[in-house]
Amino acid sequence: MLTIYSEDHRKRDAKTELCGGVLVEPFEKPSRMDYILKRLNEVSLGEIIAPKDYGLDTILQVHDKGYVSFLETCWDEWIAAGMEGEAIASTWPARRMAQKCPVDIDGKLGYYSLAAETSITEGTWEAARASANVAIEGARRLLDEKAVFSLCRPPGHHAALDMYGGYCFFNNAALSAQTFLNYGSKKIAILDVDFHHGNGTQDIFYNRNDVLFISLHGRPEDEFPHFLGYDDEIGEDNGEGFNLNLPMPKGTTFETWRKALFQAMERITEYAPDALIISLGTDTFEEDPISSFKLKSDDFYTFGKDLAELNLPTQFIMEGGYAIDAIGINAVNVLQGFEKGAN
Ligand code: OKP
Ligand code: ZN
Repeated sequence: MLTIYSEDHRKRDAKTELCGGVLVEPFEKPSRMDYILKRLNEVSLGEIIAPKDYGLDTILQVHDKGYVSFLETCWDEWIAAGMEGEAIASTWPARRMAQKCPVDIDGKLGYYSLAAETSITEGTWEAARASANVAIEGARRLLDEKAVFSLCRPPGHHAALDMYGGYCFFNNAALSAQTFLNYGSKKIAILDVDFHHGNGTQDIFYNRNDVLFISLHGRPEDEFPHFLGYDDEIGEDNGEGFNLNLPMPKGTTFETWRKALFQAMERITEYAPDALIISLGTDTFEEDPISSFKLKSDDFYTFGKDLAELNLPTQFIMEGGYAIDAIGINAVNVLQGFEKGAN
């Protein structure tokens, strides 16, 4: 399988994450990619290529213009304001308050964020742009390949029309879906198997029927992002019936998770998309430090094999996964299972 990867992800190297009332070293860190690359090379999965730079056109089809320029200038504005640490939001346009973008950088951070754990740092913009390019390049390559792996970092599925958070800035899966549509596809399915609900992807396509969004995740009652991901969110207007959430309780094992997977696969078969995008998080792993499902390394292989049954052009897009000494095995197990199943 062809892998798309950019070294520029290293430009995102935040030193702080707000967690449990203290600043900790971020869970989402550059070395995650090293473990995946090491495993890709160990099993010789295939060629690894760098993306071209696709500029901002596709990004602006998916994200709000003001949001994109905020991301571009945020760090400079933060430094110009004389701040000491990394840029973290501390105040939000909450219930019954004005939904207007302020001028002050503290205000802007709150206006454009959905969570405070994610610091914006020097180089975040460049890394997020590179990650977007990795997704878009993958979609283009899928025109000639049966499957591709877009090794994206930073991840994307929490990034909404005009909000960052949950370690995400641009929604890579949405950019990829938009790229397929730009190239003439009529229907795209996105299956999000990261432990956390893909609130951003849901948000972007909520009123559209040209992209089916399905997410398997920890229940919003228990887990981040807390405020989206319930099973009664089915889509709106033209999008009604094209959003499917399958939330599951803490402690969910592969047996239960796989039933939800089969339900998702049935819906995808019925939809008959031109291509399938997998938002691939491996934080469903039993040893993940911030999640609560119980999948084992072998289960990721079985999952990949199951997916091949759909017999669709498939793009895997890397999302979360924080048990980093196992992230290589787990992610590549999915890809190897898929290749095994497809033959
Ligand atoms: C990003 B992705 C740790 C809480 C973490 C944010 C989780 C972001 C997950 N104290 N909250 O979906 O893997
Ligand atoms: Zn996650």
